[in-house]
Amino acid sequence: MNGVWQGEAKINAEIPLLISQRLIKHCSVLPSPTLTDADLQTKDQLRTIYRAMLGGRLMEAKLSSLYKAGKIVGGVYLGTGQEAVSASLGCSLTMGRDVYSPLIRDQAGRTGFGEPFLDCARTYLGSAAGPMRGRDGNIHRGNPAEGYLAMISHLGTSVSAVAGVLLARRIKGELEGCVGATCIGDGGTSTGAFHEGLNLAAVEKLPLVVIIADNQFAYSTPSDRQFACRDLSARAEGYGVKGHEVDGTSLEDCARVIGGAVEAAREGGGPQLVVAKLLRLSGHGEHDDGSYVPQELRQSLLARDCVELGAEQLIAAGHATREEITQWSSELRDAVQEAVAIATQEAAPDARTEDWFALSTPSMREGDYES
Ligand SMILES: Cc1ncc(C[n+]2csc(CCOP(=O)(O)OP(=O)(O)O)c2C)c(N)n1
Ligand SMILES: [Mg+2]
Repeated sequence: MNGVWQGEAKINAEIPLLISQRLIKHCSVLPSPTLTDADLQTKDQLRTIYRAMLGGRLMEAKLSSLYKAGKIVGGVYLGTGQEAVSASLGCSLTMGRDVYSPLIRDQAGRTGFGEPFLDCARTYLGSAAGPMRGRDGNIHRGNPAEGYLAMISHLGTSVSAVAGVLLARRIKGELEGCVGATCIGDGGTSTGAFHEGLNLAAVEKLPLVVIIADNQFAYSTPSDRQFACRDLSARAEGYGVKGHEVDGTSLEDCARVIGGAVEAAREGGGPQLVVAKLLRLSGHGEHDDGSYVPQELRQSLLARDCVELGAEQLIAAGHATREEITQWSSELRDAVQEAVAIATQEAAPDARTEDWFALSTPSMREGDYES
């Protein structure tokens, strides 16, 4: 764990460079292509995560073009560059057993968690057949009965919401073997809800995993205007939880560190805070060109594309061939196209006949609590 950063603002300007130097050391060694038995499980896991990353990237590319064609109601926020982090978390969780609350840049995590592309396409295109019946913002989709929480826009509240679900399960005697997880941005960590949720989880020793995708910006606010400690992982100590740091551009590292944090929480290790370092490779949303991101940051190791790097890692380790990756890409692209083609044909909800009661009542809510 790092200590508290005591430097001045001018020193904070060096942070991206320091991070880059750490990442060079971190990422230059690829694993040996000779597989042992233990490596086979890793191989499977990395292939699964990579396919979720690719699926998320391709789905989002389609959403971006639909947005530019004026076909989407509302904004589109991409997770470009964050797929290794997101998919490593989604693939470590099991729908129906665990609790997952994804955020705006978590399409890859949703795919890894098992959300069909069709649910995604239907929500973005406002189809009444979608999981939110075409009534809600495109990222506010989920199925709480399966532990899949619909995103809450108020940053930080997902930490409290997941902690609350875990606490409720404990009270009902249903927590055994479960993990609850969410992802948040660097900016979101400045909210009261983040603090309250993590503190409660720490005191209650809940199996909560919080991933901070430190992508260097909150809208256009750089990290050194967001927090004054050297690294957000230093905060774990203050909360009394286990802290981890990971190179968010590396599939191998994310799979190991994020997968390890989920297992540690599942095995009774209490809350885990993982800080992933990366750069947002898109604008805040598709309406933003991100022109405020300095050139040196765009050229740093933080800006490596995790999907490209992940392919290199899989190939170098002998876990996949270039041909297989091309094949996955083509299959996933077809699956995205098919989902969008179906959703495009479907009608929006009819305001005259729609039941406007909140969707968070009986059919959608977590568990089957009697009020
Ligand atoms: C409590 C709260 N304050 C402000 C906002 C408006 N807002 C939406 S996204 C965003 C920036 C978030 O930055 P960060 O947490 O770093 O996530 P990133 O967009 O970089 O993934 C802000 C300020 C909000 N949704 N919730
Ligand atoms: Mg951010």
